Amino acid sequence: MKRNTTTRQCHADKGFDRRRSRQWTFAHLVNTLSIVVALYALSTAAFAQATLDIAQVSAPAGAIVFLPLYYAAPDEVAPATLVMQVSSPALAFEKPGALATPFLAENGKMLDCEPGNYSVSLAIFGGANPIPTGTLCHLLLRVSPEAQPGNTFPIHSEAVHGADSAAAYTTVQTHSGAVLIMDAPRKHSADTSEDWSISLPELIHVIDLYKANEYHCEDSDYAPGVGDRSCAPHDADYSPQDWRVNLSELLRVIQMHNAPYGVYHVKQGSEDGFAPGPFGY
Ligand SMILES: [Ca+2]
Repeated sequence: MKRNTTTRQCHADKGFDRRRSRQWTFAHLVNTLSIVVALYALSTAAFAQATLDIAQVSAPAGAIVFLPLYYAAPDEVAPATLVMQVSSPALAFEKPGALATPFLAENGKMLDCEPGNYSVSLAIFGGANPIPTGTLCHLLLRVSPEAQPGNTFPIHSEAVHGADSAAAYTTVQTHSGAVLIMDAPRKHSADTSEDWSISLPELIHVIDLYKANEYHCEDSDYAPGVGDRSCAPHDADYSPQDWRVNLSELLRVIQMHNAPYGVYHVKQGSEDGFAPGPFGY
């Protein structure tokens, strides 16, 4: 009897210990899971923060540069409005300072900018919807003609403020961009004033070459009609290169004259080595 009681007690004690052990294991598991969840929340919060990136573009001295401003929306507390100042200590902003992408308008947002000499204030706003991930605008800057190849001019975004649809403050991480000055590439033969822009008089000169059906070298430039072919052919004469400017070749020069912001740039691999628009376009 006594032995049985002892055995029962012993069994009862063992059961109590097992329950305590199970309770302890369960509590331990809950604690561990809480820590894992908290760490995961912290890590996702760090990865999901809104970010603003300014691109890096290579351009020569004297060129106009088009610099994309890319935004990545966070998963939570996404800003509906962004206000920022972008500054460049060595590069002047061209008016209007920045241009909205079609993507921004498609998503119901607007851009307002106030350019200063070496900075531009930007506001992206409109509606309560979060600002979507994508290229919001392009900054428009002019590189000084005195810039030297190898120079790097940084562009910083400062004082970035975001507000969600309830006007609650949201933080935005920013990454600076830069313009890297490249060796001066050869400009288009039509651009006789060498300012990365094909003006109307420069275009009319190419139209004269087209109308004459043939052209030749003359005084380090080109003239309509038959003559000397000892110089390098005109850049407009590329498809085929035959000392004639045909209609499609003329249309290419007209395209660069009508280009966005009235400028062109060099582009390796393009049909004629050039392309309409600013560097970075
Ligand atoms: Ca030709």
